[in-house]
Amino acid sequence: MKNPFNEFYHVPNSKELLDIAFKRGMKSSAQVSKNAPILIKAKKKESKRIKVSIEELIDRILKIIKTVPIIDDLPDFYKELASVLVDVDELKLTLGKLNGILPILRKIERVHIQQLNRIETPKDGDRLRRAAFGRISSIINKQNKNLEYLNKIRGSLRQIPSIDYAMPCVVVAGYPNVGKSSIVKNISTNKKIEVKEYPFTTKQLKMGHLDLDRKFEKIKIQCLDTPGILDRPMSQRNSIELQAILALRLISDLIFFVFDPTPACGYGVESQIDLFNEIKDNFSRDGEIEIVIIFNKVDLAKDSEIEFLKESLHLSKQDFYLTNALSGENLDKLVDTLKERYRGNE
Ligand SMILES: Nc1nc2c(ncn2[C@@H]2O[C@H](COP(=O)(O)OP(=O)(O)OP(=O)(O)O)[C@@H](O)[C@H]2O)c(=O)[nH]1
Ligand SMILES: [Mg+2]
Repeated sequence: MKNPFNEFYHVPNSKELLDIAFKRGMKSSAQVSKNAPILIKAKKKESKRIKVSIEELIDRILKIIKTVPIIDDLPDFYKELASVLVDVDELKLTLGKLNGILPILRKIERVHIQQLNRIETPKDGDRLRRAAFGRISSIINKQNKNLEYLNKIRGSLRQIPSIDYAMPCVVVAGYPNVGKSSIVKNISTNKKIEVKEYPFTTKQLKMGHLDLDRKFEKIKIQCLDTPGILDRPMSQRNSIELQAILALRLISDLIFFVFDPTPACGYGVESQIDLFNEIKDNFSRDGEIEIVIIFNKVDLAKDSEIEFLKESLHLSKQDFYLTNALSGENLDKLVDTLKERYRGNE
């Protein structure tokens, strides 16, 4: 399904909201006969201005509230990911606070329109409308922090990739800086994926797609790049690592586990092995989700480093892939594995 936060549109700040509302209010024209007394004209004109401004604000605020999906109603992946990325209680509270000003705005409208009915000179009408706008401004300005907060979290929620539950999804995971993004970028259609020489370059899940050409058909599969995960207790993992964990737990059909057998990534192989074992024990659903083991950076790796990793994992030669994500060496073999595996989907 499409990222449910795609419809979470830009949230205007208080100044923008007030500008729009007052501009519309001041442009409005009341229906009043040309020959009506000047005092009646003033009453109608100012009432209309207040009414239109407040209606505009209420409409816009309701629209903001409605475009934020109800997180509890979302599928598990989006629900849990949203809770990792934002404080869902604070979000609810913020929406509640915005909702809370709607009756206050309606009351300002009522009170000022009643007062307008009792004015004695057109000047009083102008004064009353200014007073109403002043009160409205002060209420909306008090919400600026909440409006800005919504806009801020919108930024991170909209970056969640859209997942097609009907399409197979390969989750590429491993320690930071081992070459996960380089692999996804190389084999998938997503060429915007960022690759850098430092760890935790990838801070959010990034989706790529692969079109696997088979004899008579094209098979499309998803390939998800994830942030690096450190070998440490779950409770100590940060929100960047937890996104990768969530993807492994909730949307993977197949896992590509990437090792860097060399010291280039900045982390020891022992820690990478411990992480691998954790993922195998917890996310392979008793072997139902297969883990493809990749030793990347073969161009840098010494034979002894490859041998050490192979022995530590009790693997034989055909149990892992040796790749160079920079040159693309052997990445075609990974793609062949996918073709082989998803033949059943033809
Ligand atoms: N020599 C060599 N360098 C590689 C290889 N694969 C990736 N790199 C380099 O390793 C660094 C990290 O690559 P990324 O693809 O960003 O690694 P990552 O695992 O996605 O890193 P994070 O997103 O930080 O977890 C970059 O400088 C890459 O150019 C490889 O096979 N050989
Ligand atoms: Mg990366």
